Order: sequence, then C-alpha cells, then structure tokens
Amino acid sequence: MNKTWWKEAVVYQIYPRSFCDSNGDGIGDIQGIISKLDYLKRLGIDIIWLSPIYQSPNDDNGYDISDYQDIMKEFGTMNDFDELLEEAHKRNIRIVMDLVVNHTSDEHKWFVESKKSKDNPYRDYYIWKDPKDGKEPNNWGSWFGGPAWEYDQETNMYYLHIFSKKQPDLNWDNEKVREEVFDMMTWWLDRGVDGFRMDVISLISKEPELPDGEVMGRFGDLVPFCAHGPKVHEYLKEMNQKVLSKFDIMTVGEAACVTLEEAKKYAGFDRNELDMVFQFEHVETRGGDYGKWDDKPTPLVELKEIFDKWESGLEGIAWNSLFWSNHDQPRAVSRFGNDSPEFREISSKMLGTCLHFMKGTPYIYQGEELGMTNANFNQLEQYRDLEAINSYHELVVQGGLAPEKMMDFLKYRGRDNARTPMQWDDNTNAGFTSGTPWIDLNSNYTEINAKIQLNNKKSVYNYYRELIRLRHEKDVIVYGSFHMLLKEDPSIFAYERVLNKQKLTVVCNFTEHHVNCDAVPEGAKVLVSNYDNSGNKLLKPYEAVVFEEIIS
Ligand code: TEU
Ligand code: CA
Repeated sequence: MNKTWWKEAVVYQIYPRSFCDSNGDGIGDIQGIISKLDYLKRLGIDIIWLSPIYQSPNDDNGYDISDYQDIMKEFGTMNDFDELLEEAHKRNIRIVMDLVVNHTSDEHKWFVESKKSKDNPYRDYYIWKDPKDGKEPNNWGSWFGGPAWEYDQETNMYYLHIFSKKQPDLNWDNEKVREEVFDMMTWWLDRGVDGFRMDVISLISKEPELPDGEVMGRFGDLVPFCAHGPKVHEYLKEMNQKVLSKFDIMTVGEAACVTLEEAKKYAGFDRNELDMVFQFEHVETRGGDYGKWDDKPTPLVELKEIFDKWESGLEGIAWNSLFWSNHDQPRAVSRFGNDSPEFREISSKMLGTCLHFMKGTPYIYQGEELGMTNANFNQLEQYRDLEAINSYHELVVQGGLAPEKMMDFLKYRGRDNARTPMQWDDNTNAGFTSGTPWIDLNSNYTEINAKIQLNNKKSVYNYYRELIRLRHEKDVIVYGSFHMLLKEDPSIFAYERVLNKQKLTVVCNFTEHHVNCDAVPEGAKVLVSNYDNSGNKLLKPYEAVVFEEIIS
C-alpha cells in the first residue's frame, strides 16, 4: 500500500463561467469561487480542478487560449488568482489547473505570427500543409463539425484544427513548442498550483504522413492517426522529466479514445508519464448513426463490464479516475439515475455511492453534489455550446435530420446540460448572478439548491459529505482490492472491496423497482445507505447500501 495524497483525495471540478458571479455581469468569476470556498470546505473535498481561466476569446469557453500566462478578463486578474490559491491552500484545498496544449486560440500571438508568412519564425508552431488537388490535404473531419482543415488565402496553405477553426493544433514535433509549453507549466507550478488536468493530451502527436481516414458520414476519421500518435509517450516522458518530476503535484490526462493498453502506458506506476487518465468508455455513446448524438441509455450490464474492465485491468499497474459527469457530459442523475421528482434525490445518492466506493480517485462535477439535473432546454436559441450549434447545423440544416430528433439528442447528450449556472438558493437566478446569466438557468432551482440542502440532514449534499468523510477515514475505500459481483444482473451494480481483514460490500439498485439481491451479506453492519432502514435482501428503488465486515 503505497500511500499517496491524490489517491486519498476527492476532486471537485469547477466550470468557472457557471459557478458564481461576484460582479453582476452574468459570468462566473474568480472572486465568486473564493466566496464559495467555505461551501467546498464543508463538503470536504481536497482538490479543485479549475476548467480554463486563461485569457481567451471564448469560442469554446476558455478551451481556446490566447494567453497562457494571463487571466480571462471576465474572470478577474492575476491578483484574484493568487488570492484564490492562497485562500484555497489556507483551507487545505489544492488547485489543479486545466492545461490545454493540444491547440491554442487562433488569437494566440504564436498563431497570429504563424499565419503571417511561410518563413515566419512561428510558422512551424502549427501544422500547415499544401492543398492536395486544390482541396484539403486529407479527408479528416473536425470533432466540432466540418473539415479539420482551414484554408489560408494569404499563403495558400491549410492548417489543422481537430476542434473548431479557432483552435489550431500545435505542432508538438517542433522542439520550440515543447520548450514553450514546459516553461509555461513551470511558471504556474512555481506560482504554487498543485497539478494539471491535461486537455486531450492523447492527441498531441500526429502521424506525420497525415493519411486519409475511413469515411464516417461526410468526413474521414482522424482518430487512428492522431490519438496515441507515434511520439505521445516520448513527449510525456520529456514533460515529466523536465517539469512534472520536480514538483509534488497531481496530473490527470484527458485521454480521448484511450484503451486499457494505452492507459497503462500513460499512467503506469513505473512509466514516468502521468498519474491518472480519464477514460470515456462509460460515457460514450457507441454505434449510433450520428456519432455522439444518441438518446438511449447504456444497459447496466454493459456499464458494469466497462467499469470492471478498468478496475481489474489497472489493478497494481495504474490508478483509475472515477466520474459520472463533467462539463462535456450530461448531468449524472439525468443520464444514469432518474431525475423525476420522486426518484431524483435517492438515485443521485445511489450514483454517488456506486462511484465513490470503487477503486480510484473520485471526481465530483459542480452541482452533482446537489443532484442537479439536465437543462431541459426547449429552444435551440437557449444553447450556447458551439458543438451543439454546429451539430444542429450539420445534421438538421445540411443533413436533413428531423429537428425534433436533434432537440431530443441535445436534451440527452448536449454539453450545455452541465453548464447551466450553479443553483445556490431560491432567489432570482438561483443566487448565481444579480445580472443576466450568460446561459439560462434550470427552472428547477427553487427546489434544487444549495441553501435548502445545507440545512437538511437528508439532502444529497449531506450524503456526499458523508461519502467524502468515509473515504478520509477508511483505507479500504482507497486501497482495497476490487471484485465485481453479479456481473450478469441487469438491475444491480454490486462489488466488494477488501483490505487485510476489512471487507466492504456495495450494492446499488439502478431501477425504480424492488429487486432481490443475493450479494447482501448475512449479518453485516450497514456503513452507509440512502434509505433509513437498509440491510434487507430486497432492495428498494434506487437503494444503495455499503456493508462492512471483518473477515478472517
Ligand atoms: O474535450 C475533448 C473531447 O474529447 C471532446 O471533444 C468531447 O469528445 C466532447 O466534448 C464530447 O461531446 C476537451 C474539453 O473537455 C472540451 O470542453 C473542449 O471543447 C475540447 O477538449 C477542446 O479543447
Ligand atoms: Ca462576473
């Protein structure tokens, strides 16, 4: 048992734009975050992962950075940031920054220079190619719609952008780019930040030949040539040696498209690359005709297979990161639980239990601790996310998909579901802002908000608080081995955790029905449960129980 602080920690993700607005411009900001640190301290979390707060024209809400060493004007100043860091550290909360270095904004000075001419010293900071037969250099499609290449008239060449055309991909094969990024990272670490969540870090090394991809829909698939490319591990080892290894920090790679075998390379204990990766198999929708757009839940047996594969597969080799949601995903309770008034709270607690007792570091996405639900937007005009807007255009306007169908897809899968403002109280705009919020609130804030929940012992918030407290108290939750139970059961998610003589059995009913559960141990003590009188073999709707035993 190799004790490590980031294994024992619970991470809380803040999407600053939607967290708390301190000055009434409708946009969350750093002073807003500072004003809520006591709320987070009370919840008990150890680490904040801050989605990007750097200078940005906000084509993709800060994931398009125009200056890595400055703060977004709407969010505040560098002084505000230093104050946040100091106030967080005073409360023993660490701060992990988002590091977005697969691409920059097209307004970053490197790109502004790069675009000027073929012989500009910054030209090679990005991926420029000549036209092929008067068209794009290859058939790749951008993940945000349209081709992955943008034409520049001035120099008659194309640049690569896996995301929006305002997010040109950096050329990591250029040593100068790596040096600039490493220096920038060191600058933040010297300032006192506690680590990085690395945005699409799995995409930084591209196959130099840039071959056409298999056509899916209108464009070719770039994944086989960009995900886990030829030099990604070499570059991460270099980053580790030159930067990461010099600090006591936590790193987690957003490893889009990662497989178990690749994850072992990114995060293997003996690899000197990253501490953990995010894998996405349990939140990706597969097999649909419209890429990620789908409105069907994943069957529980499949979901369990995925978790089991990652839990067993990384045992002793690398560390898991555990999450139901983030700023790119719908709300956990709306997707994996049941957000009807009857079952919303109970199923939110069930999901929290199921996730927090598995082996790995749990991540809570802001509002999840209140059981916040999907946005339920009925008008396209309510959506702000460029992915939603571009996809609507591509699939409905150009592709002929029925608009109602697309609206259903957006309601189920759209990223703005997670981006509606935090619901602090039942005042105007849920206490998020005194002005006009940049995106509509969920109209259910009078029923779901922090103020009601803080004072209610039975709230989702106080249940999460208990889950976090238990993690800090019991080594078996952090370090125990994991064994999936009842693999074929279509209704129950059950597993055991064992450390020395301590054993936990976790049983979670994922349905709104009563279900009989053979994994309930005889005579074991109930450690925590989302119902008052738990312990029976017959599980109530969305019941979750953790049993504790001493074994010989
Ligand atoms: O997301 C990367 C990524 O894989 C997304 O394209 C994801 O597939 C999509 O959002 C699911 O709908 C990261 C960030 O988390 C995301 O917010 C950014 O937009 C993206 O990178 C570009 O920086
Ligand atoms: Ca503000």
